[in-house]
Amino acid sequence: MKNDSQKNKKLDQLDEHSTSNENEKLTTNQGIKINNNQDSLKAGDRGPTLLEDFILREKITHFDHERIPERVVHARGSGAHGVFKLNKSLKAYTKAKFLNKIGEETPVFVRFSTVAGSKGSTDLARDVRGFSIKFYTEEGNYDLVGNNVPVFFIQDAIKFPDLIHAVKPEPDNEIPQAASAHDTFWDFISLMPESMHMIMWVMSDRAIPRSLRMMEGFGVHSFKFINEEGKVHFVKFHFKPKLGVHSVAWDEAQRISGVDPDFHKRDLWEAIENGAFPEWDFGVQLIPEEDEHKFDFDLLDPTKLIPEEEVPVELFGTLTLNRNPDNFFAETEQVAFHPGHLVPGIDFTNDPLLQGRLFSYTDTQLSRLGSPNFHEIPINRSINTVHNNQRDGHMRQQIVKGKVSYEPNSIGGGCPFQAMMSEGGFVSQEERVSGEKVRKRSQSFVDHYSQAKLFYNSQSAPEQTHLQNALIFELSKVTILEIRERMVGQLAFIDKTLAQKVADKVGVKAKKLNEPNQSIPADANVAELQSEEKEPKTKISDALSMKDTVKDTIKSRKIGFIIANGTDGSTLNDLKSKLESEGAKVELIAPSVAPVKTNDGSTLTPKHSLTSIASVCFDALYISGGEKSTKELIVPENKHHVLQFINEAYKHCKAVYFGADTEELYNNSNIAAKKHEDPAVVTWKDSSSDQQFIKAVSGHRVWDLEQERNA
Ligand code: HDD
Repeated sequence: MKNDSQKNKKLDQLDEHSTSNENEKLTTNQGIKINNNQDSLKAGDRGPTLLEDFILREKITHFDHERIPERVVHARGSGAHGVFKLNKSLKAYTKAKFLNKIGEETPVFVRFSTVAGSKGSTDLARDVRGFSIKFYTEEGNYDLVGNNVPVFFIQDAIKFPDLIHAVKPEPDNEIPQAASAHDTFWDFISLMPESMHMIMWVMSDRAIPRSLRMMEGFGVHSFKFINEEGKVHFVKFHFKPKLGVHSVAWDEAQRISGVDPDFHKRDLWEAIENGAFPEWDFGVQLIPEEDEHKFDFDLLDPTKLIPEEEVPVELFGTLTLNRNPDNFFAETEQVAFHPGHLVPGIDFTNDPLLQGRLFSYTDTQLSRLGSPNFHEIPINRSINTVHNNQRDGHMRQQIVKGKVSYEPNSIGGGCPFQAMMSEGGFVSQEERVSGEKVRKRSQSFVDHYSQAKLFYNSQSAPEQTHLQNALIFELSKVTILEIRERMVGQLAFIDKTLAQKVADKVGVKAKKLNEPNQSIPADANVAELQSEEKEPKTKISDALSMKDTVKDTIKSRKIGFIIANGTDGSTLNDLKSKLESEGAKVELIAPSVAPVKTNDGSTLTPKHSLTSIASVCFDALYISGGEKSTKELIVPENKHHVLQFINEAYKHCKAVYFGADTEELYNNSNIAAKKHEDPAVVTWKDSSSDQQFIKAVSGHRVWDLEQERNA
């Protein structure tokens, strides 16, 4: 059932295509009621099955064709419905109607994804996340097909198949799945200096988000806004999560991949089911057309961002996800995005990566969804009705009346008519274009290190350490020494200390691309794309670090309570209420999932057992107090598991809270060896312990104490 906040034109339209089997009789696809769904039709009860069994044949045939090709990239995804609300008008910049009227609400469908892995791969791969939004506007569908990283690996779409072939599992043995830590990826990257800025992002903690709800979204390319008067602004799109940008530790990510490979999908689903609707502020960076060349980089170069210090992000709207799909395949799998789905008031730029994408997306739907009529699949339908002379094709749904399927015509009264600009007809921005026909890169694109430096220098010390360790992890898996040497050579252009640290751990010395004695074929021309080291105009951008992100809420944080028989029920309930009143979610973990009796005789039903889940699935831990329960938790059968929970949470820089009478567990854990104050370790000794715990949870992790906690 939809509640009022979930009603909108798109959901009403989807309702027309939805069905429920509740209280219905089983039928064939032809609507014939089925009397026996257990046995096929046979010649004698031990005889062969008859070809005439149309019920069997239909069922098996349909089953045989259930799968469609997965997306060639971004195969693994999670989707949700929602609404985009405009809080401040953008009318001065764009005539796009959904961005004009304050308070206007536009239905959306959003799909998040990882890039490299297959449909069934882990959510916690170190990877870029896709962030695609389909806006069902009154003027037709507008798609923003972005990522959680504001730049890209390559500058020209012609390199995209090479990039993807390099990162995907190697073609001879199909290894590794959903991982960039292998020879072919780093071979390609080490020969592509233009990817260095993106590599900094992908090796940073941004590539292992805590939640899809806690990551930023970017349109990546510069697009154009055009207002009623024809005035043009370049625009970059941003989505900033209200819960802040948070990540997990790499060690944690690897553990989660085993314990709960659907971690992000589950987290998104549960948050929406629980009414903790994910929200993002929508912002834009606006650059008047005449200022196009005022930057120390080219606005058309997708490996560059515009530092927020140079052009601030202005907030105009809110994106809220408030409803889970009813059917994964029908909605999340069949949704088809395309950066070329535009509405009047928004236009492309000549970014060569974007230009190539404009071809690729429709083309891929033809093989993935199998027909040029993919726009008629309910999730893809525009809420503005579709009228044109395109006809037929596989699986056509629309029944267009009349004789006419051409234009101009007189028989059909000239319909459907072209729309004038004043009637909302799409008119591409008129732009003077002239030039030689060349297959060439603009000289203004040849700066590959300045923004990689900007990103690296803007990271806090723990973030820099994580980035170094990510590179060390990945390059250690590269078996060809020369690739490691070339990569370290590239890193030296970004930061000498970073390069040295990585070099020391991966056992090589830096080698430059144009150094002799490398097995790069002379005619590979890769060195031509090498750029000189260059300093960025903006030296540090705080917006690029996650250090100062939102840290004042525990909303939707998942807190594990470890309990056993005899636990202090009233203290537990008191803390649980406090946490839940601030929006956190508490889940009980006990030695088994059998009911637990508290010290006051009431019963608690644990959701998990100590062996069915791990601390990596929680943001924080509370070890519930009670002498008797501590005794049960410390018996040999449980001790190892409880301590693993505590020690892992501690190692991953999470808040851990020990209730009264849990001293024995505390003393047996690694925490007992801590030498300094640690605000995220809370015990029965602390005076306002509940408040201290809540503060620590809202701080996400004490990354600054990571070294000490792991000593
Ligand atoms: Fe792409 C899917 C984002 C460059 C070709 N891309 C796809 C999706 C996202 C992006 C989020 C998943 C859409 C969904 O959820 O269904 N892609 C990007 C971004 C890029 C980018 C932010 C650079 C700024 N992509 C890019 C290039 C090409 C493609 C240069 C080809 C020339 N992308 C595709 C594709 C996909 C796709 C093959 C696979 C499935 C699909 O389109 O629908 O066409």
